[in-house]
This record gives sequence, C-alpha cells and structure tokens, in this order.
Amino acid sequence: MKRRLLLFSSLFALLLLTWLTLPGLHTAQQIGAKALGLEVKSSANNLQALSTAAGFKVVRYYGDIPGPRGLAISRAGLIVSSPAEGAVYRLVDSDHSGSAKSHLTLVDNLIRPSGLEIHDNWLYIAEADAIGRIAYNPLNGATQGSYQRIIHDLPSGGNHWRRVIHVGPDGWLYLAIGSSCNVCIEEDTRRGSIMRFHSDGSGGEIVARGLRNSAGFDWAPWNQQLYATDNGRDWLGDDEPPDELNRVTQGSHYGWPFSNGFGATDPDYGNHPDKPLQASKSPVHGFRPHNAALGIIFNRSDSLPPSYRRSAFVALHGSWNRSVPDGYKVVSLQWKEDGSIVENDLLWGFLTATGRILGRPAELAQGEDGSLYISDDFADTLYRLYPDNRVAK
Ligand SMILES: [Ca+2]
Repeated sequence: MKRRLLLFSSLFALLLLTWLTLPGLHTAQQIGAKALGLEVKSSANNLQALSTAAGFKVVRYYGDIPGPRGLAISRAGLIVSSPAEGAVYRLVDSDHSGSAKSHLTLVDNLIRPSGLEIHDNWLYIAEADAIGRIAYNPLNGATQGSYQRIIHDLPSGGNHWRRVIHVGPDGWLYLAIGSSCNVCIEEDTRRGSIMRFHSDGSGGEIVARGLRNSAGFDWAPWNQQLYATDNGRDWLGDDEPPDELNRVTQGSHYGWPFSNGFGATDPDYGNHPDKPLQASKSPVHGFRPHNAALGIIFNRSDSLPPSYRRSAFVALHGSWNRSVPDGYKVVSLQWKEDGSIVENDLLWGFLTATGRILGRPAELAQGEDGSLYISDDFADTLYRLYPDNRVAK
C-alpha cells in the first residue's frame, strides 16, 4: 500500500514538473504566487509599507472593488474595470477629499472587461473577445443609451486574455492582443500584435507584430511616438529575457517568438521556418526579467517635479515564476537629452524585505492635477500618488 502511494505521488510530481517546465502550457493566472508557496498577504492597510520617490505622496484612493484593473479618467472622476466582476465602475469622491467614497456601476454583464478609454463622449470598454462603447459625458459622468459592441470575434482565451485599448493622437483606436501561449506559432495572426481600428470599430488592421504581451502602451506627448511594454517569455531562467519597452512603428516586428530582448535567438523558435525575413526591432529599454511591465502612461502634467517633464510611469506587476520575487513597484522612465532612457523607482514596498507580497501594480491613469492613479488587482486597492508640493484636494 505504501509503495503504491509512493508510486502515485512520484507520478504526480513528475506530471507537475512536466507541466511547469513545458513552455506555453500554463499561465500566470493559473499559477499564482500563492500556488508557488510564496508568502502572500493581501492587505488594505499596506500603505505604511510603501515608499515614494522624493516629491510625491501616496494615499489609498479606494478599496471596495475586487481585482481593479483598467483605468480611465475625466473630470467626472476615475473609471475602473473589474474583469472578475464583469463590470465597469465610476468612483465618486463626493467630498473632494482626494480619495473616493463609493462607486457606481456604469456597465455590467460584461465578459472580463479590462481596457478602458474615454474619447469623443464615448466610453470604450475592451472585453475578452470584443470592444464596445457607451455614450459618456466626461464632465458629469452620465452615460446615455445602451452599451453596444462595435468589434466582435476577437481572439480570446489562453494565457493573455486581457485587452488594452487607447485612442491615439491620430484618432485610431489601438488594441493590443497578447499571445495565447508562452512561446508558439499562433494560428490567429492577430495574436501577439497591436492592431488599430477606426473609432467606430471598422477598418481593423495590424500595426505591429512579434509582441508577446503588450499590456500597456501610450504616445510620448513631445513627439507622438507610440511606446509599448512587452513581457518576455518564461522558462529561460531567472535572469533572461528582459521585459521590453518598444517604440512601435507601422509594419515592424518585435521578435516574439523567434527572438527575445535585444535580439537573442530563442532556443525553441529561433530557427523556426515561419521566422520572418524581416529583422526584428530591439526594445529601446529593457526592464529586469520577469518584472512584468504592464501599464505605461506618459506624464502630461506640469505639476510634477521638473525632472519628470519627459517621463513615463510603468507598473511592474511583479514576477510569478522567478525563484526570488522581483518587480512589484511603479517606476519612472526619464528620457534624457542624449536619447537614453533611465529607469528609477517611483512607488515601491509592495514586496517586503522578507519576501512578502503586499500588492501588484497593474495600470495607471493621470488626473488633470498630475495625480497618478494606480490599480492593484492583488490587494484590491486603488492608490493615488500625487506631488507633495500641493495640498491634496
Ligand atoms: Ca521583443
């Protein structure tokens, strides 16, 4: 009996090991930090553990939405998606204290909504397999009429099912569609790409390929160039490949699954016959491996310290399969005169010195007063990071 038990448990261990090490078979969602035995703690009172760069303060903005993820903002306040609840909410700071008191449901019965955008009196919502919109007054937060899907049958499921959308300075609606797998040749060529559509959902076309999971993108306000984060593949060890910041141009290929980071040949797909003849474009900046660079937003406010004038802010969700956890913070990227990009910590402490995980920053939005709103889908919290030379309103 004992021997049979041993046989079964050995078989189980072997299967688990195979599953863990084969590329493309599992997702960060399937294996959470909890399953890997990391000590975790989801706490609404983790604020005192957080540190900010000089010139900023942080407050807990709201804590009553499960798994807050996508953000959009207008004068009527912050809008937040909860993929788990299938709903999009508007937060209400009724006494203008600088933190929200309640939330109102704008749209529900959605399929895992994540990306949000407000444009031309519409609120756009990216669901797992569709994009829809509802008429929205950005001044008073009122919706009008019903929610209508305008883009259907997007590839869904698999590893990277969250969809990020933003309207560009050219008026097109851009959509990032992450890969279905860790590394593979996708049957649906829209996966691993950034696409764009007319704002009514028509005329969809692929802008760029070879992007494994661009979970955040934005346009530099000083030259309108599109920059997108991209998460490098798993199971090449703790220290490679880097996560990427790519400058995305029409028709370019950014490597995945054939090459990683700054042109390293992928050990599984580097010589695959489907590899395009076109050279892949290297990132303009590498984040530390497994940091999971997600949302990015450029600073558009004069209220922040002057050194952030040509800067972007990036949410590093944190590693899920690195032997020593890394990431779990918000960083700034500063574009220097010589064209180099320098990364510095902006908000950190979500990963404690003893390896406890208190939160996972996911996406960002910036208010007119310069405040940065940050969603944390691990601690079910929204933070507001604001310049501390101003009185919080
Ligand atoms: Ca790449």
